[in-house]
Amino acid sequence: MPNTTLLTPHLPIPPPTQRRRPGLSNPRPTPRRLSIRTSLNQTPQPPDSSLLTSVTKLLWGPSLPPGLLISTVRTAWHSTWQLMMSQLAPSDSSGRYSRPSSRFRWTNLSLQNPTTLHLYVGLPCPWAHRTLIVRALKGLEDIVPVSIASPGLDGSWEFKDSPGTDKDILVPGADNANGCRNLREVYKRRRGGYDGRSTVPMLWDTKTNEVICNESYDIIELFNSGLNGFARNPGLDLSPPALKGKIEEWNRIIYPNVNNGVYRCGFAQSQEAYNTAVNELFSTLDMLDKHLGSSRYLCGGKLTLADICLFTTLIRFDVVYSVLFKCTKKKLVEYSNLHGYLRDIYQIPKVAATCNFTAITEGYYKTLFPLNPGSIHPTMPSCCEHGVLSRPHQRESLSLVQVS
Ligand SMILES: N[C@@H](CCC(=O)N[C@@H](CS)C(=O)NCC(=O)O)C(=O)O
Repeated sequence: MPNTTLLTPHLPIPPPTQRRRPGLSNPRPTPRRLSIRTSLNQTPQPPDSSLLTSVTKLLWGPSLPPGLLISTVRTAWHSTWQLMMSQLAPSDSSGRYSRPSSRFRWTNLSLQNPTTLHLYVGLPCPWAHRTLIVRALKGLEDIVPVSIASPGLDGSWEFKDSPGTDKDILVPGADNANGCRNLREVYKRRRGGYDGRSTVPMLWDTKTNEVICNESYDIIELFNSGLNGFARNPGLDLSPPALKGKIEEWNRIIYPNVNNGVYRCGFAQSQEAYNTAVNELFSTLDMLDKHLGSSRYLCGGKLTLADICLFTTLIRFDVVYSVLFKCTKKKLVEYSNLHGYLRDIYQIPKVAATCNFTAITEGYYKTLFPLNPGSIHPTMPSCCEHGVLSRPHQRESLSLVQVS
């Protein structure tokens, strides 16, 4: 999920056709200015286009308007799109998406006072999803309470007024630590304030009122090994010393080509940038599918942090990235090993409850206006339904295969 909060400029737009009200035969449109920041996230109301349609029919009959008009509209739309994209997703001079780096890093792997931690997440976000899975697998729910935001009308992460409750799945709710309306307010509460990107995941210290970390990989490393004195499942090590090298190798391949790779496809601002990203994405998926044909998880028979990081992108693939980000070469379900691997991880107890598909699809299709101006929410393919993801994966036997 990108930074929609940066979309602040106000562009003049032509006045909308006004609705005819009884007694008003010739309504006078009032000029107005529309904030992109707002329009990005609002479900557009279908305009009353009857007047426009009548004028168009009168001028051009059933045929298309003249080429000059079409090319003018096309040029205007393309420039507007580029303006929005440049703020939604920063890119280099050749149109390649470049993800801003996280501001608050934590690399100590331990904390002086882990009893005052609070985790902020949003359910559509694949980076935040990593932290929810490791928190659940390690049994850190009590020591690290969570507040779940959802994308609001102005693009920032917002909280609801009441706690979200659903016993089977995580749902958005209120800010249980600070009682704020949105995440920007929470970031601003830190000593010294803050004016940068208010991203999830974010780990907060309720005692010192400080942002501890807003980089997902640092947070999952901390959850994996830094809070064992408080974890209900301290014996689980998702990054054992013997596998650290392999995990890093996988991360070096998977982060740029798959995790960030899908964003490089979706946020590409030139054909060339898109072609490069999509080819790198699918050649990496081809390689991973082959590897997972003989290895249960990425590093062999043991689930590691590298798997969690891959999983949160794969689980969104067919439902979001394939359509919205134009990752179209193949569907994930066509990769039989990758799809079995996805089901394998999905079926680990407590993982399915972190995958809220309604929140995921609404978050992407409704929020990323420049990629989906009509805000139409496509039908979810059945391969992404809970029932299908719960089907047997038959990968247990692969755990026994020794992978070099
Ligand atoms: N590198 C960060 C990326 C986090 C990130 O980009 N989060 C997105 C949601 S998917 C966000 O909160 N964007 C809001 C913004 O940029 O204002 C991490 O791995 O934690």
